[in-house]
Amino acid sequence: MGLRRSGKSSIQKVVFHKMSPSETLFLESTNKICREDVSNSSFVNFQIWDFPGQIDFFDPTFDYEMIFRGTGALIFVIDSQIAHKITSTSDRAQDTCSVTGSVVKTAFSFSFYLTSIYDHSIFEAFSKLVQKLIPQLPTLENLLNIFISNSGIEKAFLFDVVSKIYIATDSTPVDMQTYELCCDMIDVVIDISCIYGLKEDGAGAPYDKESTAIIKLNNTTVLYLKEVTKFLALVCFVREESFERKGLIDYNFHCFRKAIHEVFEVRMKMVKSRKAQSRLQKKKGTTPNGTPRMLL
Ligand SMILES: Nc1nc2c(ncn2[C@@H]2O[C@H](COP(=O)(O)OP(=O)(O)OP(=O)(O)O)[C@@H](O)[C@H]2O)c(=O)[nH]1
Ligand SMILES: [Mg+2]
Repeated sequence: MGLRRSGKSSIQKVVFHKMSPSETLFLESTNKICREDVSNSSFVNFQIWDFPGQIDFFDPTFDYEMIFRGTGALIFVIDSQIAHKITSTSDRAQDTCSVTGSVVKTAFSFSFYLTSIYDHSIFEAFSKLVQKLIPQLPTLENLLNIFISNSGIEKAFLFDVVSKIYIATDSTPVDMQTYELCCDMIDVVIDISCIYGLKEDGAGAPYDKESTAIIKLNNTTVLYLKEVTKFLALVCFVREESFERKGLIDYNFHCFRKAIHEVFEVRMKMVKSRKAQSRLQKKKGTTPNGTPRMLL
């Protein structure tokens, strides 16, 4: 959500459709709520609703109960040119938002990110946002911590390949340069596979079980990418001397990958059993809280 021309659709296109930032200059203004399901191509299993800027929330026909029911996160986009007119520095903008958050006394968490579609800051912000919506985050972080400490790895990210959002990382601090290098590595792998890896009729997948890449940097560090699931990749930073024990890293990766699959199998089972339960309740004519459903 946000005012007209604040950059809502541009963010969606750049993050989830690989649109280049300069192409967003030609985007037309959104005139109705656009819903998009990103779960087919990405680990990120939700719908994104892009609102038109001129929407009137106080219009009696605006069905906010229907619209906001089941919302995981609300992203409010503010054009920094407007924000700069109000506050001269990003710190003060942050203060303003924190104060607003405490005045509103919301029951949900409130975060502020200074982003641009012209660099990786928008992907970083989305990574942090998506992480808040993943219930398995502590487990994933734990697994990454165990994996890196037993393999002599400096830093590891678990990436959603399509959007380049990192859904988890180990507990060492993230620096922007490291994150940008990982994003570039994913781009290299996917772009080369798309151009030279697919068959002439377009058959095949640019990313599959065989996907892996090693890039040696000139600062005695190695970048190592491996497929984890259909949508996820592990990208790590390893010192050259630690990479000599690649056999150990690969064995630990094998255990890590297995654990990740188990974590998500549990989730799939839970989703399936919830669906079966709600089908049963519908059949019985009761709502989930036990109240009989109104027969129309
Ligand atoms: N410099 C800069 N320009 C941006 C950024 N994000 C979006 N823009 C530009 O802002 C303009 C408006 O972008 P839109 O994404 O169409 O804005 P919107 O919020 O969807 O607008 P409505 O659909 O009318 O509500 C475009 O020309 C984008 O190129 C950014 O991070 N930096
Ligand atoms: Mg728009």
